[in-house]
Amino acid sequence: MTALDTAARASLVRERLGGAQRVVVLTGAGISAESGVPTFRGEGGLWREYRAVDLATPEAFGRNPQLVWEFYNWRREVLAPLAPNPGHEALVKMEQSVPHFTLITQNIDGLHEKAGSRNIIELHGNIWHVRCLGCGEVSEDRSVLAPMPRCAGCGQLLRPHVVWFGEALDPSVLRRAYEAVQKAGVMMVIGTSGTVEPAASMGILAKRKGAFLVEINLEPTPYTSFYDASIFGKSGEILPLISESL
Ligand code: BV8
Ligand code: ZN
Repeated sequence: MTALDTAARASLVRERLGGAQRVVVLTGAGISAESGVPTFRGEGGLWREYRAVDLATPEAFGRNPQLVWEFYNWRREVLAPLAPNPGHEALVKMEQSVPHFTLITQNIDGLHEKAGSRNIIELHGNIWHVRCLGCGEVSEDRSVLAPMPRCAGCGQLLRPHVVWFGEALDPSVLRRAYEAVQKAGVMMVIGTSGTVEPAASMGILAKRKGAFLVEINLEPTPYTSFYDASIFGKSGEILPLISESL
């Protein structure tokens, strides 16, 4: 896509946003890539010889909790020093310029919150939160965790408070997300390969309810033909073009 093309599409999107009352944004791992966070399915999506999707399951944790904790502790270590990038920051600006703004993210890295976004729906949980398998206590813990961290209250094993493949999303989180998606005047889907459900179908639902649907991604995805506007490139470069004069 030429720079001219990108600029022209960015101003089309900016126009649509300027007139919108309700804007919903759905982000995936791609928006954090420029912060140095490995994406799920890109070349950085591997950890040693394991695929992330094979470790982010209750079965993997049941079989070998130590290995799954090693994977999540490695990701926490990688994530801890990383900062939001201009893409995250552009969404903070967008939230301040739009009457009703909802940010739905598939990411568990906490970088949207670190950037200053407010109305965030974390569909898949948050890597900085842990949950006790015994008493169910959920807490935020940013410390370097033990290889098999235990609950301070009841001594049982903790797990990352994230949604693994094959696990249901929190119904109240899903309800909030669908409420926003169905009322959106504009929905932007940013940095996601559109492979993970139920997030992947939210854009189509918004469009069916009348939203202007925008895709911002490094490359086309299976849903690209459904979008009203697609801008291919780095979200950290494209989003500031859209939010700069909102
Ligand atoms: C559910 C938390 C039902 C953990 C994640 C068959 C068998 C079993 C299950 C299923 C199946 N078919 C469908 C399913 C359902 C399954 C699913 O969708 N599987 C897929 C893989 C086929 N979904 C589930 O299991 C969900 N639960 O359906 O429950 C249920 C109901 C009742 C009772 C029981 C069950 C739960 C899914 C949640 C999984 N957890 N994360 C963790 O992170 O450790 S999902 C994980 O993938 C991450 O959250 C990640 O965000 C997400 C999606 O991936 P993407 O974000 O899209 O990342 P990806 O790398 O794929 O793509 C990045 C994109 O960015 C690329 O397109 C790239 O081009 C682009 N990009 C890169 N750099 C940039 C960029 N774009 C712009 N700028 C850049 N600089
Ligand atoms: Zn406990």
